[in-house]
Amino acid sequence: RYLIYDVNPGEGFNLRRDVYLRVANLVKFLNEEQPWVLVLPPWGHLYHWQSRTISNSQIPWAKFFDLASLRKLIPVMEFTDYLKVTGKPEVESAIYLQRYKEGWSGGHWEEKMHERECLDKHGFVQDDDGLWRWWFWGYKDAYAIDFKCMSVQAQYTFLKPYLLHNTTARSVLLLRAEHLIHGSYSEWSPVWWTARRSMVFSQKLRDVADQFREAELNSDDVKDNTVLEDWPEMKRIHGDAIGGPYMAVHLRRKDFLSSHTKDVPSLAGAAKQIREKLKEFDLNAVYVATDAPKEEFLELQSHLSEFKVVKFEPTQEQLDDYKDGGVAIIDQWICAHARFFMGTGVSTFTFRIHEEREILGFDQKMTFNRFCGDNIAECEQPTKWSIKY
Ligand code: GFB
Repeated sequence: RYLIYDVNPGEGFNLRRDVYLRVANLVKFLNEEQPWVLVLPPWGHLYHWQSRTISNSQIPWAKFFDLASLRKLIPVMEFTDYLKVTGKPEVESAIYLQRYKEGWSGGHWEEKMHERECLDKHGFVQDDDGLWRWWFWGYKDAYAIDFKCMSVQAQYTFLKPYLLHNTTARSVLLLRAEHLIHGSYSEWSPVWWTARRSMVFSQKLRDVADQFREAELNSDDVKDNTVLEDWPEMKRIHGDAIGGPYMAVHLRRKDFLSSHTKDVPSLAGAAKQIREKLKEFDLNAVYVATDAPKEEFLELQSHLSEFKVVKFEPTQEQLDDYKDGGVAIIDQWICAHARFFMGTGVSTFTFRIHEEREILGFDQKMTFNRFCGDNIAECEQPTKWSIKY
């Protein structure tokens, strides 16, 4: 049987990666009783992928992630392969997950799900033949035979009995899968981390990032003690990884300048914080991952003229090939290998870098750091999200 899913269109790349972990674990638990394959929704049309000179739609997962690594957790296939294997652009059952209209009754949270009237604009339209049409990531022939809305308030495991016993559909599409939540931290953390470790970036993107580290930052895995092993075999202790002789920052700008004013410093303020850390750790190079326009990067560089300040800038050909998502991954991978890392508060882009560094085995004080807004001498530092095996 096949489980396909999709996420609220407004969500960014790195929250979507977290939703993948929930659905992947659901499929893992389904496979304890019945063979299920997770069908990967093509990437595309994300709000933040703003390069206008390239196509950012219908991108297969293999562009960004190593499918062989994902498959060491669960069976996965690309949506295009699903179309080929099943021979028709059909999904038997589409289920649109939604909240409960009445909210939490009496302030009491319990796991539940019920078929209910649809509350939101879902985009499904029934055609003259009774088939449900939806945009299906641009695969225009695709349709669902059945469509329903389901109010849900539950951890992802709650769907297991439903999918095993309450539907006979061979293929189920879960829309708005972000409604499914993880279990409690203490109980579910190793399960979460196991799935997270399987989410290895594609070899090609890692190679590009590694070449940049070597050429610009004098960083290589053997010297830095960051050699990657096959994920099921890899187990590091905090402090094992040394990292390259550079500091890396993730400086989130654009929409964060208005939505998280207190969390994002001015460029001069960022430069001041970077300088302090470069001095503290006796480093003279900083790698900058940022969504800032070029002028802002140049301004930051000018504030730090006594240091080497670099970022990965793709050629047009590279951008065509890697896409905005691939360039973001190259940034994350270079940040993951720095001796010291400082990110942006509340950004999921930063959180994914923290996790990568936990996997590589960095000392947590070299990872869980963030910029403070201007005029805030000591802001709350990120929670240490410790790896569990
Ligand atoms: O990944 P993401 O959800 O993280 O969205 P946040 C940020 C997107 O902006 C990334 C680009 O997926 C990239 O496309 N981006 C941000 C970057 N920083 C960098 C960078 O350093 N390098 C490159 N190459 N690209 C969420 C938003 O952003 O924050 C939500 O997606 C919402 O819509 C939430 O606004 C509060 O968690 O930073």
